[in-house]
Amino acid sequence: MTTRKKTSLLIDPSLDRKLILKDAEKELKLPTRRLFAKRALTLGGLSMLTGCHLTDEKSVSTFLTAVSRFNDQVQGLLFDPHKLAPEYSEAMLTRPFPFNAFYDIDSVPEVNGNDYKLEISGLVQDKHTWNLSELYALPQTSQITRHICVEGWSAIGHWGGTRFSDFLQRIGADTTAKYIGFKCADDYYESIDMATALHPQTLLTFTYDGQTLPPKYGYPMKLRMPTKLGYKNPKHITAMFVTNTYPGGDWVDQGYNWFGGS
Ligand SMILES: Nc1nc2c(c(=O)[nH]1)N[C@H]1C(S)=C(S)[C@@H](COP(=O)(O)O)O[C@H]1N2
Ligand SMILES: [Mo]
Repeated sequence: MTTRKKTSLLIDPSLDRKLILKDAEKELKLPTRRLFAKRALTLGGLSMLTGCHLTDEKSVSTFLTAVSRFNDQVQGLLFDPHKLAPEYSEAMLTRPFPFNAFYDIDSVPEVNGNDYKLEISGLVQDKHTWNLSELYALPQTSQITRHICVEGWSAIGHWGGTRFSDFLQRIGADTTAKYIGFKCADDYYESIDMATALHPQTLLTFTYDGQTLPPKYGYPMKLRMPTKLGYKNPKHITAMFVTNTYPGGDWVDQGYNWFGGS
């Protein structure tokens, strides 16, 4: 009689399960409070989903990549374009709001607002380059939302700017395209899915706490998405393009999960 192989048999007992799970969690970039993570983040469950045999370092890494891809798809499906992220009161603002980038605070790029240009390319009708006064003249709104960084901190901040969906409409973007890619003054790059780009809380922001966005928080412009993890929110944006070709992102290309939902 043949018996069904148990999931646990796929895993080499010499590998430290706790460590692999910790890695998987890092790879997934999901705060553990997430329902999906709570339900699915067991090693047996994950290896069953990916069909990977965890016998050495290489297979563990293949496994983690597969989990991340799977997770992108699931997050994309779970993403509800109408569900709003929580908003908070002014009294709940985190002061001081943390700075974070792939460099120290003394290396923050110095963008000169006078000759700043936002370049637009790809699947859009109006490819004219925007200067700051044109951007500041767009209809403005604001939000107090929580920014969640995968490094393990979160903070409530107050951003002001224009709805990204309105901006996309204004430039005649093809909103049936899959992605929007961003390039930044510090060479950071990111890309997001169209559903998130059109989400009502996705803002192209120019202010922080009622003041012009300071250099450390992304002067002159940061894309703010409370439905995404911190690293998906590009600061110092200098160019954007609408595309159907997957553009990747700074952290994603180093193994972080692309969807990056919060
Ligand atoms: N251009 C650029 N954007 C970026 C980053 C960066 O290094 N460069 N870091 C990301 C990460 S990981 C985080 S947590 C937030 C930090 O934003 P803050 O400095 O306003 O807190 O910016 C994101 N956007
Ligand atoms: Mo982050």
